[in-house]
Amino acid sequence: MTAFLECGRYRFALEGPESRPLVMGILNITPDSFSDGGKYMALPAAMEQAERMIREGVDIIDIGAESTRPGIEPVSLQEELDRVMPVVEALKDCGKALSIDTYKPEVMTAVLAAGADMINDIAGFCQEASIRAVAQSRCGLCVMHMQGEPKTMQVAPQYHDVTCEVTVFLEGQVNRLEAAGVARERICIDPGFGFGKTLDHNLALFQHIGQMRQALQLPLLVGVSRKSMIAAITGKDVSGRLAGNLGAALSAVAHGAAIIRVHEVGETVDALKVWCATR
Ligand code: 9MG
Repeated sequence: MTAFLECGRYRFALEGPESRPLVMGILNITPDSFSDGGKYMALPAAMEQAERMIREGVDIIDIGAESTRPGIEPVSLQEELDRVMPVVEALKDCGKALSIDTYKPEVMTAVLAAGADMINDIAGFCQEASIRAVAQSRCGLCVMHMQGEPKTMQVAPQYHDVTCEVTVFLEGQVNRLEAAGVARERICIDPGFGFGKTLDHNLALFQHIGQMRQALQLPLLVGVSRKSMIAAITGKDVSGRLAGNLGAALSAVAHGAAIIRVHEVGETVDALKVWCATR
C-alpha cells in the first residue's frame, strides 16, 4: 500500500498513527443533481456550503458541475466551465484540497491551472486526452469504474463477476496512468457504486472492498451517500437516508476504504471519530 495520497498541495497519510479515514464532501453546483440539485448553483450559496463543510471537518471538497445521476443528459463543455471556474477561483485558498468531478479533459486542464488539487473522473481516465491533462501535474486522481454512461447505465447492467471485472478495469487504468508518468502515490481507486450496477452488484462490490484494495494496493474511495442502494436497503426517501449513509460509511471503512464521499460531512466526521476511537 502507498503510505500517502499525494493530492496537489496536500499529502494525506494512509498508514501509521496519523492516518484516519478521509472525508470527501460533495459540492454539487448543478441544477439537477438527485438530492441537492439547484441548491448551490449561485456562488454565495456554494461558498456557504463549502465553509460549512470546512467547519465540520472535511478533508477534500469535491466540486461537480455536471450531474451524473442515472438518465441525465450531459452538459456542454462551456456550460461546465462557466459553472465550475468561478467556484474553483473562489475556493482555491480555502485551506482544503479541492477535487473536481469531471470527465472532460479540457475542464481538467482549466481547473488544474486554476489551482485544483485532485481530479475525480467517473470515466476512470479512459480518454488519452484525460491522461495527458493530468500526467504532468501533481494532482491526486480518483479512478472510478462505470459501465456505460450516465444516460443509460442503469437500464440493464450486466457482469459475469462484477468484482473481477471492476478490478481488472481499475488495474488497467492505473497501469496506463503509471505508464504516462503518474506516480502511484497520486492515485486512488473507486468501484463506482451505482454507476451501471444493480443493488446486488453494489453489495458484492461492497463486500469485496478489502479484496480490491489488496489486489491494487491503492487507497479506495467509496461513494454511496444518498444513493438508491441506501434507499433499497432502508426504504427511505432521499431526505431520510442519513442513518443509512452513516451505516454505509462505517461499514466501508471497516472493509478497508480510505476515503468516504458524502453529503453530510459533520455527521460522517463524528461517526468516523467514534469508530476510530473505539475500533
Ligand atoms: C461524481 N460522483 C458521484 N458518485 C460518485 C462516486 O461514487 N464516486 C466518485 N468518485 N464520484 C462520484
